[in-house]
Amino acid sequence: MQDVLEALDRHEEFLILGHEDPDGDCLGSQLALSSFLRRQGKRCHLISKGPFRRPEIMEWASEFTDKLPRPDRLDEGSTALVLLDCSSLDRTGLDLSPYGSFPLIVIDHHASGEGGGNYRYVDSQSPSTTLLIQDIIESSPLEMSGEEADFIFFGFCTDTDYFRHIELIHEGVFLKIHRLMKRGISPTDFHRRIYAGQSLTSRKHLGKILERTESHFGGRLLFTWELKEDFTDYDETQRDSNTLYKQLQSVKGALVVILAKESRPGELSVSFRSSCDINVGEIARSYGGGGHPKASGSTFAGTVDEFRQEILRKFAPIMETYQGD
Ligand SMILES: [Mn+2]
Repeated sequence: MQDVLEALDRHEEFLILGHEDPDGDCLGSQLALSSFLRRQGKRCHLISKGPFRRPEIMEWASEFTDKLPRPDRLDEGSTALVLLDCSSLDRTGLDLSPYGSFPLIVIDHHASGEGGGNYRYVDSQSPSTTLLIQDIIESSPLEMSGEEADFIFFGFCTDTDYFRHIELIHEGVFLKIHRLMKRGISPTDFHRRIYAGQSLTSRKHLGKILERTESHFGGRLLFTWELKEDFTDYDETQRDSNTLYKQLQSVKGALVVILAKESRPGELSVSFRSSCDINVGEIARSYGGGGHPKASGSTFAGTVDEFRQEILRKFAPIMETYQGD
């Protein structure tokens, strides 16, 4: 971390970048770091390609731009690029080739093989990138501001789904949260801020999709779907699939949850969730998609009935031989 601190210290102007389709951890890191640097009189450009489609981050969209400052207007000796919550400039979705002569600082918690950057603070054991920003701020004599604590905690909540995904490898995490609480953050208020504010229509929509869920292989596979016509009186951008998966994955005996959404007539966007060691990343890849062993997605050309037939055929041998509980 020391060389990152020195690089931040040495430069006066920063392009603060994150991945496209940003989440709370990405934006929280960008906002916390730029606040900390600006308090030292440094200049920061908050840059994001967007889209800002997650409801909990929309309030910050106006702080960001996808217009890059002209490279010839930037001073070569005192300007640096900072890339947060990813390790490769491709992930920004922006053309940064004209900025190749500026040093690149990478701060990230992903364990991918990408190793870009002149200065790196990458720790795959941190539950969020914002907690790495916390390390940076805490190693400075400048006290963390309440607003920075807020952004840091927000990113942590996003990436751990509010404390749900914390393991022993995330050592010291509760001490860090304790220090954020001393800066004024309230986990109770945050919970309300993140999870309240849903429309009644969105809850009714969830009810409808839950209602039609089918149980297959003795309840080990749950399957449901959303059609275009489900969105006539409900705005598609307000979908809350996370809550849907959470509800279905909490069903006793359910190992795999599958959601098919009609993206246009004759084409489905399908998502797989696994609560066991059945690798749904591989399943999605067999349809040309991708993802993680426990969460993945793909597209499928066909109707819901065709897709149902297809996945039941695909999962039959897997479910027959699966030995777990
Ligand atoms: Mn993250």
